[in-house]
Amino acid sequence: MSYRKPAFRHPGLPHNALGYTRHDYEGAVSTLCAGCGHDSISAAIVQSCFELDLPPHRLAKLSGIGCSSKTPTYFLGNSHGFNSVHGRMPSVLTGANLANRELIYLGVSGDGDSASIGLGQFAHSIRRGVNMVYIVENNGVYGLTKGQFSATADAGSASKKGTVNKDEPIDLIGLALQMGASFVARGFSGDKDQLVPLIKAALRHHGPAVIDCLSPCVTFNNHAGSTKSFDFIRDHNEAVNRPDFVPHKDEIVASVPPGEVREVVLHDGSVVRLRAQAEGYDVTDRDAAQAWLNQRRSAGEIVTGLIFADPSAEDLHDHLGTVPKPLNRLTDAELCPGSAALAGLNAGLRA
Ligand SMILES: Cc1ncc(C[n+]2csc(CCOP(=O)(O)OP(=O)(O)O)c2C)c(N)n1
Ligand code: SF4
Ligand SMILES: [Mg+2]
Repeated sequence: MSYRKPAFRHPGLPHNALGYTRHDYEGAVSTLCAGCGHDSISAAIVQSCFELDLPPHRLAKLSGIGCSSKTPTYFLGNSHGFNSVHGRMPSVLTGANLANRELIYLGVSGDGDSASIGLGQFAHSIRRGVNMVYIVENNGVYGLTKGQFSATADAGSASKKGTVNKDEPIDLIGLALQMGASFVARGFSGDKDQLVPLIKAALRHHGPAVIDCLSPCVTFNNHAGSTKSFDFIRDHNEAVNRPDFVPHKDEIVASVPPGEVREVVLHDGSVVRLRAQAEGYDVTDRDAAQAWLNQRRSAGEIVTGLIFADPSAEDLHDHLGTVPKPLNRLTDAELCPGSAALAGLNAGLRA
């Protein structure tokens, strides 16, 4: 069951360039536990899409199963949506994207959905280069089924009842880097100032953009002994940079002393300005990013921020050479170009 918000809104609410208010990017009232990190991520998605002036009908949100995967009901109520099967969001998103590349695809998943049952789907959608924003709302547990350890739970961390996890965690950021993701970031639901620019940049990125967003489960994994609690993440958060997103249409006005800010120009001309926190960190060096993650993890830190970006990356459509038009708009003549075209194709295969 979902609850609708009252339609009345204060007439003085700010409007974006499309004439929409933030309300036009919201969804139904959340039924998650009060204080759940996932609700903060939903709010960050709403803010990002509102500020980017995205037409809601141009967005498609897809998810699997879990508290995290329920959240698309609570944002972008005027967008396309598909709540798929546990761990299968990436293949449904891939199919939708291949059929219609004109939409902006936003995949929302959980650590159970992506690192356990859906690990293969997570990996393959990235290595194929699907143009999408893939947000994992990572709380280290299966929240929806009452708090079992997930595959991202750290070895040595304890459950609410005191059981200690002995298994090694899967680092989704490390895996995304290895699989070739062209935009890789880690955010924290408790740091909206960092998260919103990351989501905006990911929405403007061309290629697979993965955001591993730490998102504490206040009901089952927010106690002492957990490494995914609000307190633990705040104490161990090591931001590699502080991102600031400047859309293509906006003139860059602020002048920043050289050396303090690194600029990454995205495919569409938008700019991500990174206020470096870690000296000498190169956000465009995949191997260095991986080495940095390993090094900081050994030091007990959780690296957040924009970890890697390749603004010139290609996507699945570029690899396959597909037609730009959505498949349902292809005409009969385009679908059946005639026997001469078929003969040419066959001749090419014989050569
Ligand atoms: C095929 C299948 N197996 C198991 C389940 C039970 N199940 C539902 S949600 C879930 C895990 C959700 O964890 P996560 O993706 O981390 O989401 P969270 O609730 O923590 O946000 C499981 C195992 C299911 N729905 N379908
Ligand atoms: S059980 Fe945990 S993840 Fe699920 S809604 Fe409650 S706090 Fe959020
Ligand atoms: Mg989870």
